[in-house]
Amino acid sequence: MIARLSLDTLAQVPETVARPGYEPARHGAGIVHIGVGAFHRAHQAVYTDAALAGAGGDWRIDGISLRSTQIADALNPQHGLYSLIERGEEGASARVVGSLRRVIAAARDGQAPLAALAAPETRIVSLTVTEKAYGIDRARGCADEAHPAVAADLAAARRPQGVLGLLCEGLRLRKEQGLPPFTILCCDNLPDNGGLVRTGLVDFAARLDPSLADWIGAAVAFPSTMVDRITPAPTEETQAKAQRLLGLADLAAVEAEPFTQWVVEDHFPTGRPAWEQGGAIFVADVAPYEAMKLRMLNGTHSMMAYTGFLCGHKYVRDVMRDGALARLVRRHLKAAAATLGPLDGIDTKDYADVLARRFANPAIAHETYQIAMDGTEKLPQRIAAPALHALVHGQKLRPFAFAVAAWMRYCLGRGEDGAAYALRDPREAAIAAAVKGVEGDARGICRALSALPGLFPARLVQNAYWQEEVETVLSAMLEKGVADTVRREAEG
Ligand code: CS2
Repeated sequence: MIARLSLDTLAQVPETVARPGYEPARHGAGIVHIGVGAFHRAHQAVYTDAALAGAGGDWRIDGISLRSTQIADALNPQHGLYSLIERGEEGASARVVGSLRRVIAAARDGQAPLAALAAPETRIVSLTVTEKAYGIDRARGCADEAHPAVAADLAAARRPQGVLGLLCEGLRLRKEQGLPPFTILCCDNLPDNGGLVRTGLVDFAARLDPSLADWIGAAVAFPSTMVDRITPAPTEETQAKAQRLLGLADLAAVEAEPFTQWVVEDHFPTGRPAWEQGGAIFVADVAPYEAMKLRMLNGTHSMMAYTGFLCGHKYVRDVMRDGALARLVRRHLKAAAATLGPLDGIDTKDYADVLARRFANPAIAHETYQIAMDGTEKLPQRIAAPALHALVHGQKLRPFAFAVAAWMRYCLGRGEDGAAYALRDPREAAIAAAVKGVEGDARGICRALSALPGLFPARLVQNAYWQEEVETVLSAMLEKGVADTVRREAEG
C-alpha cells in the first residue's frame, strides 16, 4: 500500500514539489477557520503558509468542519499536510502546504469547536462556509430566525451547531473568562462581508444577551475581504494526480488555477499573520474591489453557469469554446464593468481580459453545475445589484436581464431533453412552488420568481422595461431553446 503524506513522510516528497519553508510542528495555532473546503485550502491556508515561511509566528490554523467528517479523516492522519496543484496553460506544479494543524469535525467532536474558539491563543476566526450558511437576512439586516441553524442555536445557545451560534458562544466564553475577543474574518463572496457578519452576529447575540451583543459590537473587529481563486471541487482524479506528483497518497489534495488574489481591510486589533508574504493586499476600503470581483467575475460566472449548463457544457472552459457564449461573456463583463466606480491602478478592460483567459484555462475542470448551485444566495450581489445600478444610470440592462432569464429557465429543473436535475438551492421548495402550473408561460414564471422575497430590489422588478427584457429572453428560451436564443442574442 502506498504511504500517506504526513510529517513522517514529508522528506520523501520529490524535489519538484515545494515543501513548507518552515517546520510546521514548531508553530502554534492562532487561527480557527470554519469551513475547511477546497477553497480555503487553495486560498487563505496558502497565504498563511507563505506568512509562516516568511515571517514565522504562531499562526497555524485549527479547522472546524461543520457538517462533514470526511475532511477531518483525510487531514488529521496527514498531520494537516496536503498538496495544492496549480494548473495553468503551461502545465502543473505542486506544493505541500503546512499551515493547517488539525481539523475538528463539529458533528462528532463534542465541545472541541467551542474549546478552540475560546482558547487564549485563538486571535482570528476566519470563515468560508458559503453564502447560505450564515443565516443572515440580508434584506432586513438581521439574523434569520427561519434559518434552521439559527433557530436551533437560539433555542440551545450553549450547544451551537451553526455559524452565528458558534461565534456567539465562543465570544461569550471568552468574555466570561476575561479574554480578549477574536477578530472575525469572513472570506465568503458577499458584499461588505465583514459588516454583514457583524450585523447578523450582533442581532443574534442581542436576542440571547443584550450585554454580550454590546460587547461584540464594541470590541470585535470584522474586517472585510475580497477573495479570489478559481478552485473546482476536488475529484478522484485530483487525488490520483497528487499521488503521481508526490509519490505519496494525499486524500486532501486540491487543484486550482495559478491566479490568486486577496484584498483585506487592515483592521486586526488582535494581530495577524504577515499575509502580504503570500501577496495579500491590505487596503482601507475593500468595497470597490469586492464589487468589481462579484459583478465581473462571479456575475459572469453565474450567467455562464445557467446558460452553459442548459446548452450541455459541463465545464466553464467549454463555455468559452462556444463562440456565441464567449461573446456573451465579453458583453456581460463590459456591462458589469460599466456599473463600477474608478479604482486606483485598475483598468477594468484589462481585468476583463484576464478573466476571459482564466475562464478559458484548459487545465481547470470547473463544472457549470457547481457554480449554478445556490442561485438565490448569489444573484442579489452578482446580477441584481449591478442591474439596479444600470437601471438608475441609464446603462445597458439587457445582459443582466439575459442572465436572470437563464436562471429562471434553470429553475424549471428540467433540461431541454426533459431530464430532471436538482437545483441545489436552499430555496428549492419555494422556487418549485412558485413555478408550479406556469412552467410554459414566460410571464407567469418571471412574475412568480421575481416575487420571491428579498431576491430582487423592488425598483428593478417594478420597472416595466426590465420585466419585458427578462420575459422576452425567457420566452425565446422556452419556445426556441436555450442554444438558439444564445446564438441570436450573440448576433444581436
Ligand atoms: C463561483 C466562485 O461557484 C461559484 O459561484 O463563481 O466560487 C468563483 O469560482 C470564486 O469566487 C473565484 O474566486
